[in-house]
Amino acid sequence: MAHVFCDLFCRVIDNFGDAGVSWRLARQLVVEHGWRVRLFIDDPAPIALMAPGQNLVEVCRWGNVWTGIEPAEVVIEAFACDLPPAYVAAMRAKGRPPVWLNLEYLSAEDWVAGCHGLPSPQAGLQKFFFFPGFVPGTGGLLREAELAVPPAPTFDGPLEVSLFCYGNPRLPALLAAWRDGAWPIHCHVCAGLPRQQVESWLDAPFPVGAKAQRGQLVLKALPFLPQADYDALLARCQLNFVRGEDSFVRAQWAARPFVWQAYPQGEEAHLAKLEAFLKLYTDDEVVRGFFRAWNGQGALDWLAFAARLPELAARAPAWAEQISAHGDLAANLVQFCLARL
Ligand code: TRH
Repeated sequence: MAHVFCDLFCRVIDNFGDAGVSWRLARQLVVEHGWRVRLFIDDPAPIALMAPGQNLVEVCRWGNVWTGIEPAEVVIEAFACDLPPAYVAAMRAKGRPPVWLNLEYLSAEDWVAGCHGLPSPQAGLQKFFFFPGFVPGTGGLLREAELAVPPAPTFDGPLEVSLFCYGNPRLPALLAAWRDGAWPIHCHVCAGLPRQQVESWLDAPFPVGAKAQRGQLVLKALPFLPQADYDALLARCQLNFVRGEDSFVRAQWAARPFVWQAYPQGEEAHLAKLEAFLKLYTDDEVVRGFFRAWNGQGALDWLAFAARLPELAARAPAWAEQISAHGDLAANLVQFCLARL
């Protein structure tokens, strides 16, 4: 069925991940599957930053008035963002109820495959849980068809690193290790929390566009980049520090060594997510230890981790291949919906 009409709903809780994931999915549904997508978002500003001038997706501000808005054939609720009751009532009133999905957060935990695709009755409607994931039986990961694996990096010159993290108590120790090490490091510091923390560490102004050098470490303060430029940065660097959900996935498509800071959650739920990922990703205790330390568990051993970089780079393409073998999220979602339309 061509030209499926889809409404995607997103609330920006914090940061950029909610908007980043929703935008990527919306774009891909349009470009690769010919769907017509309206993206209802309570704060459209991040979309304008990530995709300046885009005209592929109709971006609508999630307001208070829903009268006269006819629900689409497929309704995607990103991250359980709770649809407006008036919109749900309109869904119920349709002769043929829409296919309604809740797109969940990404986790490598074992229970995910068991919950992916399950229906949840909603007074006359059905909502399905759609879980991204790394393994067969999940919805897969967002990955554009046009993506090519970039050539493997070499490690002879200065190490190009990108830094995107949350508030991270281990960052000062890492910057000091880079400053005092034998290896020249060029660190591309992303906008927001990374830049602010580096500024505190420097104890000097570090505005967007600034460059600073301390020992072997050269730091560059980036502006917030359009998403495609951020992806390109990941592919240019030899090591990427990423966080949350979307940059974490992109680092894996960039097929370079990476270090992940999980989105910090109450009751340390993010540590279970970290362990679930590490269990799939590697049995190398040095790499596991570095990821754990970057997430607040134990001390960072930069030199031990740095020695693993060539090996991590060598196996990165096979890892990307493994986690994309069961299809990309947008294609899996399209298939799931078409079977129910
Ligand atoms: O911004 P995040 O911390 O988002 C988080 C996570 O999604 C988390 O799981 C969720 O619970 C929380 O939001 C609410 O990190 P993430 O997921 O990597 O998203 C960042 C997005 O911003 C991603 O799409 C890449 C994009 N980006 C740019 O477009 N330009 C940039 O310069 C940078 C640094 C990021």
